[in-house]
Amino acid sequence: MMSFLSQTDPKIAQAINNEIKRAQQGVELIASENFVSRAVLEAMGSVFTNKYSEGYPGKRYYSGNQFIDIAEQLAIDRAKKLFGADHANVQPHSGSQANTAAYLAFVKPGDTIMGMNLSMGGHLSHGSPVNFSGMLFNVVSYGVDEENHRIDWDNVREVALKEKPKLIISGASAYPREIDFHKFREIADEVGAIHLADVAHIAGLIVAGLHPDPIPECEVVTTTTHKTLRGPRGGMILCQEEHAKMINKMIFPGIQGGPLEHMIAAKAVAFKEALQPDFKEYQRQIILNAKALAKSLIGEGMILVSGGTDNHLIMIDVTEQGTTGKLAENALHEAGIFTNKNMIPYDKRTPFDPSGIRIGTPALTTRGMKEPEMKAIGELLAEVVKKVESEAVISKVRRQITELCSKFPLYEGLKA
Ligand code: DSN
Repeated sequence: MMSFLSQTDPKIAQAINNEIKRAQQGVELIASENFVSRAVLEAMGSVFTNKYSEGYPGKRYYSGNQFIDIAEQLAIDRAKKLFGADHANVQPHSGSQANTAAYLAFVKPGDTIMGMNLSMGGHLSHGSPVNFSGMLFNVVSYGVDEENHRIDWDNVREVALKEKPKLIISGASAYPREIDFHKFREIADEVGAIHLADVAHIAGLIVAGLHPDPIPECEVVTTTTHKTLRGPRGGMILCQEEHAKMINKMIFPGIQGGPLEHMIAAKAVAFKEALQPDFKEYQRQIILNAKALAKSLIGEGMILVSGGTDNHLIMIDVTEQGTTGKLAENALHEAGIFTNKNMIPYDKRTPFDPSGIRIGTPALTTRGMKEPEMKAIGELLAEVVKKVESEAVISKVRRQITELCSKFPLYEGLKA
């Protein structure tokens, strides 16, 4: 696999091999992660990385882009088809870059924007004070209901009417329930705001028709391409035709220079995969798996934010088990179960050691795991969280996880 790399840089080759082994032998429950196909990996490792291609297909600032243009145009056309969007810009290097350009296309520094509070499930780039979004804009935020942990629509409307934001951001990175984009549209219309949906987490569910569609409800939609969408690490912006020029200008020359064309080619490959009928089945199984995992955890006495899940993601309040998010994440990691600590709504703890952990099923579903495995993993996860200090429990679970993982080979033929 890595004959050149092993010779020229054995330390890096070794680190990559160890990462393959880590991924193969553990249970990847980080909700924002996934495993791309070998075809996507190949496109990412291609000679397209060598080329400068500032501009867009057919209109570049460097010569020699005739083959790059083919790949980028395919990525654009496939993205438009996948989402049913007028326009796609596939150049953002990440979700944050996509959000930066999309915000600046519609609002100016100092303007008021509104997003979901980070501690309630929103994303850093939706207005956190430590992020560019919080530094550049006047941010007002909405949250979820204290009892049922669903978006608090009275709060959304009240804040919007009072603060008159120019831009309302819907979308989240730690919200286990469906998002009603139409309600956001209505509130945006009431106050004359632009509606931007950041669908990074749920993009795959949306294109499979398993989550309400943001495209008809928004001027602009941003996403990453590597979560449920199962493409390479990167971002993308979708918008109505009338905003296409402005969005393109804001990505380049606005906030980026040369696009990463090897990643864009890989996005095109992933979009082709997502256009196949079996991608819908995959997304359906992600949700079935999340529901089965939630059921198993509830059966073990775990407390879930909002009581369950509608999508790929589950938030667990681990304080009920007498532990913390940080301790649970560490103990689970030792046991080969990969999760991330996370704030939960109305958390009394800090982001460095919050009350919750966040888990999700996109990666395990890619490995072929189904409901029976989710039941077993829920039981093992709960066992560790209940006994984070017990090395005996951690070692026992680690052995069971290794055994389970050996039945679901990852990247078959790619030996670590
Ligand atoms: N860091 C990503 C996540 O884990 O949800 C969002 O950018």
